[in-house]
Order: sequence, then C-alpha cells, then structure tokens
Amino acid sequence: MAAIQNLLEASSLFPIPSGLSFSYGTAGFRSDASVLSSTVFRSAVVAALRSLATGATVGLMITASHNPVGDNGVKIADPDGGMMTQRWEPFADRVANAPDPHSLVQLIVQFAEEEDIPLGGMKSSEILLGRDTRPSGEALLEDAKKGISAVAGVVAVDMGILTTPQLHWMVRSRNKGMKASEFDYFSQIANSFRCLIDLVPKELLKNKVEGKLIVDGANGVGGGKLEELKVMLTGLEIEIRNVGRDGGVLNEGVGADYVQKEKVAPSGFGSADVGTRCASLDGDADRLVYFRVLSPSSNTIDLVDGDKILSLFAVFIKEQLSILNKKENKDIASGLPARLGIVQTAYANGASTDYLKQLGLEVVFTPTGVKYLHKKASEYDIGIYFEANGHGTVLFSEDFISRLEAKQKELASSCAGSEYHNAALRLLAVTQLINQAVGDALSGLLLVEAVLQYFGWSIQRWSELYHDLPSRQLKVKVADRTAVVTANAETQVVKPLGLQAVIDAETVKHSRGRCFIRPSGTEDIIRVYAEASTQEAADSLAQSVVQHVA
Ligand code: 16G
Ligand code: ZN
Repeated sequence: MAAIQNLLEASSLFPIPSGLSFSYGTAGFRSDASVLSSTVFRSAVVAALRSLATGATVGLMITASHNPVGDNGVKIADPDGGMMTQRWEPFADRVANAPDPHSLVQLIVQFAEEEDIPLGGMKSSEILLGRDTRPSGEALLEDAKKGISAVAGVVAVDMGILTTPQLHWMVRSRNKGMKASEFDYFSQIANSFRCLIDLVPKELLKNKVEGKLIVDGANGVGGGKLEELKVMLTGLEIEIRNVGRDGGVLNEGVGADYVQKEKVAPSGFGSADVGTRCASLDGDADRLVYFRVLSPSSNTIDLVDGDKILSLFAVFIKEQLSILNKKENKDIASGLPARLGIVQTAYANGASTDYLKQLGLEVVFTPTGVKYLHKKASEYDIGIYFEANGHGTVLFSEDFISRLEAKQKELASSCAGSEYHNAALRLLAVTQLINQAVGDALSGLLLVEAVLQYFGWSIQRWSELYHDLPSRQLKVKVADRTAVVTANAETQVVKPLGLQAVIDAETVKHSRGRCFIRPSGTEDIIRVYAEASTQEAADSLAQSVVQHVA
C-alpha cells in the first residue's frame, strides 16, 4: 500500500538517537534540542493520526517552555484545544521509541486498525503548527512538516512563532468554526478587556489603580506578542522588558519559573522598580506570576503567585455570581445558579487553600500537570484552576455559557444597566477574555488587571488577601524516580512502603507542618515540598525528609 511505503521511506530519514528513551511526560516530549529530530517527526505522525481519528484540526507545538534555551520539546493539542488525550500517551511513547522504521510502521498500522483510523483514505484534515523563539525551533518545525506529509490526507498549516496558549486557542477556535487567526486572538482579548474596564462601577473609578505594569517577557515569545497586543489596548499602561532582543537569553535569570522558584526579581529589574506592580511570563507564555520588588539591594520580592491569581479570580467571579443571585433580584428575574469549583495541586500554599475554603468555596486537588487540573475544572459550571507556578485558567461549561447569555438578554430588556445586568455582562466578558483551552499568561494578565481595576486594589492590597506559609522545595537525584509511587493527588506515598510514616513523623514535629514528595514528570528527580509556620521549620522539615528519600 502506497501510504505505508510512504511512511516507511519518510521515517527511515529520521533514525532515533541511540541509548535514549523518550517519554511523553506531563507536557509532551522534552530533551536537548539536538536529539529531538526523530521525536518531533514521529510526534507529528501521531498528531496526524489523531487528526484523522477525530476528523478535526489538531495542534502541534514546538517548545520547551521555561527550560533552558538549548532544550526543546513537542506537544500535541487535541481538537478541543486541550492537551492530547491521556489515552494516546502510551502510543506516543511507543512511537517515539520504536527502534527502526519497520517496527514503527508496524506499530502505527496496528494502532490504526484498533482505533479505526483510515490510513491512506480520502479523509482530509489539518494540523496547526507553532513554535516558540528557540533557535532550534525552525529546523524542528521542518521535521514536523515531514512527519505530517508522511501521513496521507493530512496537511500542515504553519502558524509561525506563537505562544503555546495562542496555538491551543487557534485549534479550539478552528474546530468551533470560529475565526482563528492571531489577529482574531488579539482582537478578542483586547475587546473583552475593554468591556470589563468599561464595566468598572463608576463609584469605584475614584480608586483607580495607579501606575504602570512592568512585564518581564523571559526573553521568550511572550514579550513580543504583548508588544503587539499592547497597541490594541486602552486603559492600561504597560512597559515590557526582557523581550529577547539586546542579547538576553531565554529563561536565564528571567521568567515566571525563575521568579517563582528563586523568589527574586528577574534580571533587568532593580531599585527604580521598588513597589511597582510587576509580572513575569515564562518562555512560552503559558505561566504568569506577579511580584513587587521589596529591596533593591538584595533583589527580594513579594511574590504574588498562581495561588493568589486564582484567589483574585475566585473572589471576583464569586462576587458577580452573588450579585446575580441576590434575593432582591428575584423580583426582576430568577437567579443564575452555578457550581463554582476551585482546583489546586499539593503545591498550593496551605494559606491559599484555607482562604478559599473560608470564602465558602469548594476546593479539590489533583496531581501536578495541567492535564489533570483542566479535566477536573471542566466538571463544574465554572472551574478555576491554577498551579502555584502560575499556570491556570477559568473554564465555563457550554451549558453555563448559554444560560448566562440567555440571562444577559433577559436582564438587558428588563433592567439594562442595573448591577445585575452588569454582573452578567462582566461574566460574559470573562468567558471571552480568558483562554478556555489552556492557561495563558497574556489573557490571564489582562484579567488580573481588569479585576484589580474593578476592586481598586494595588498589588499590595491584593497580596494581603492572605499571607503565604513559608515553604521550601528541594530535589533529590535518584537512580529510578518510578520507585516512588504516590496517591491522593500526590499527598501520600504508597511506595516505597513505610516512607509515608517517616514523612508523617517528621511533619508532626513542626507547627502547621505539611510535606509531600513526588517523582518529577519532567526530570529524573524526586521533588520534596515542605511548609510550616516559620521558614526555619519549613527548611528543616524539607531537609529531614530529603535524608530519608536519598
Ligand atoms: C510541566 C507542566 C506543569 C507542571 C510541571 C511540573 C503542563 C503544560 N506543564 O511543566 O503543569 O507544573 O510540568 O514539573 O502540564 P515536574 O513534574 O518536573 O515537577
Ligand atoms: Zn510554559
């Protein structure tokens, strides 16, 4: 069969590097860029099969996010714009590691049969390709194109240099039959931001949040994209630094991952910025954290992390829902019942979880990794999820959006301009602004800015919603990270036997102590997280647990 011959010939040009094994991991395949050619080619084949299997547009993004500039990676976006279904991950692993073209093709043919995928059929579908600014991206993108053209009936559409969330957004929009260009993306988020700013209650305008926002672009793709978006924005003054020109190296001493893990200001920020509202994106702009420089000499910052962004969004959305469901509102219209759920991981600072629960919100936990959080959040009418590292978004169910639209229309005719109507309009604007496909630093940043203006809050006021418990993260190099198996959203170790009891015994020694360990999904290490009422206690708890893991 011609299709099979084609695949065989194309893949023989991409031998796998010897002695390496690849795993799809939490966020796709990642490695040193120099060894990724065959992995990218083969991932593109998987993406093409995924597209044939679903009969829809699929995305393929070449990025290694916050990792060093010499690394790269590849991940696949499903037709709904989310991460590729976990069900296909073992297949992706087998494809990436098949030793030679024959076993590769055999694997594909067998999988296609099982999944009823029309190899060489007349069906046609497309893959949207994107890459970040890494120098290795261009060549790897060419490898991806070859992988796609090796599968009959699938075409590659090169969308150029994009943030990861832009690509996910485009895939989602395309499959919904909506406009899906980069200009459409910018217009949608700029317009909905404007809408939220116009809806800031007049009496609050006097509290106007003063001063500009300074953004660290991690020397990656996000800074340049924000420059493009900025020209379409009104009502916000932004200065962008670390855009990747002037010799700055991607993710080196800059970016959301660095700022969040090291708790210091990124390079390019200093004494002149003390007290100013600052934000940091990661290398592919799917993570966002805020910070305020405290001391110019030591570079110390007040970190406003993903947990606080989550809390800010939760307070705002809860307030809009309570306005809509006010008792007095019953005379005008019936309320708008909504199940609001908050999704966190074990890394969420304990103080954030306490705060959210005190607000009466339902808080649930999943293992680390966007695919788990996203799935859980999609079970609610409104699901808000964030990792402490700044990756997160707000999901609205289709059913809720249609009820909200109907409610908005009803209120527009009965009480246009009332607080009820405005609350409905605000929620609708949020559904347009926030990226429903995946966490998105650019749209998240605009939502933060709109909500701060709504409440009239400075970054300091926002940061004081609650006080983080001191915490410490350590990593332990191990021979085999799979020896550690966890349960209950990574909060309990089930293997090796007995280790959890040791962790518990150490934890109870410290006031407000909490500690967990987990195998990294991206590196060959075990991560240890500890928190307690003082920094010394958190450090000592983490240290003592490390001794037992090593
Ligand atoms: C990946 C995940 C991120 C997670 C991190 C954990 C996505 C898009 N990214 O970057 O959510 O926090 O891995 O890394 O899912 P670790 O397993 O090495 O701790
Ligand atoms: Zn990222």
